Amino acid sequence: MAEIDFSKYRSVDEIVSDIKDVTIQGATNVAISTFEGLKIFLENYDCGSSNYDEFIEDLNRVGYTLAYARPNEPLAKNGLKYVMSVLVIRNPDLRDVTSCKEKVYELCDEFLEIIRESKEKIIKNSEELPEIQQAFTHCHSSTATKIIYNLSKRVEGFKVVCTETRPLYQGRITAKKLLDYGLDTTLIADSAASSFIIDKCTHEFCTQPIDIVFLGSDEITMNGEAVNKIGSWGIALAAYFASKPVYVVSSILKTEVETAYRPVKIEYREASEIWEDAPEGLKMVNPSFELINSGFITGFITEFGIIKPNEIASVIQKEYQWLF
Ligand code: RUB
Repeated sequence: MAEIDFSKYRSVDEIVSDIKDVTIQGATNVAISTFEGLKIFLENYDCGSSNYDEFIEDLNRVGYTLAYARPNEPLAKNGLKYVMSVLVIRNPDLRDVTSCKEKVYELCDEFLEIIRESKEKIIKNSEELPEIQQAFTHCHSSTATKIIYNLSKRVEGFKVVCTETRPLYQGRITAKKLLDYGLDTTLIADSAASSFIIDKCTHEFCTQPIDIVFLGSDEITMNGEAVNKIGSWGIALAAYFASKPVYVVSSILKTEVETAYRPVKIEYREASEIWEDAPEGLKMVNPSFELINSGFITGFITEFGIIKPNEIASVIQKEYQWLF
């Protein structure tokens, strides 16, 4: 999606509502919106009418409402943890609500900068990849789309295939963005994905095989699995079957550290997204994401370079100790 214009938002509730209905789309944008939302809360907060404990309680409640608006968004949750823990570590004796509010505002901006910098590093680190002629992607990852654009500049005749991504068609955002970048872009139905990846269709329509699959990620597990848009597992399986590389494009800050001791909980969305005026009595189930086996993932393109799934736990423990 295009950069979000936060000046249009007057309240935290408006942002939460846009995160929930996927008007604000993609993990990075959800996290950015969480901290822009917290800034709106702080701007409107009346320091005169509360003490320190009440302020912290209100801040936690609003932060939780934003960061947990969708269940699979650890980048937002981890950022909230950063703001709350760094506030206390840097200002152990601070009790004045006005000063505290200013510090939290600065920390929100600090975490927004961490997100921006890590995305820039991920894009830079993708330059390690070899030259490719045709890429494949699913749904809309702002990071994967930018990487595909950068890689396209290295070769003549570069092509990209992307999926529609039912039921909300986020793949159309990707298709439009890639076209805006001037890329030779082909949109396919989700059900055609594996055929394209194993080259049953590419020879007729694209004249060249798919070399590489890029997937975004909403959540990474401590075991080196990735949670991404429904359909991602089958796409990764097809690539594994055809011995094609699958790269998950993601900040390590999307790791859910709780997955060290509990399974991933997948978001299920309203069935009406599948069929709004479905016949009465029809059962519909609408999982938003799915877990991609670490064995299907060639590597994670991260802010710390391209790393193997089995390196996730050690990298996060080393680089983001404040999460533990
Ligand atoms: C979006 C999605 C994206 C990731 C990564 O799902 O699956 O691949 O969020 O995006 P939804 P980014 O449309 O349901 O939010 O790289 O921009 O963080």
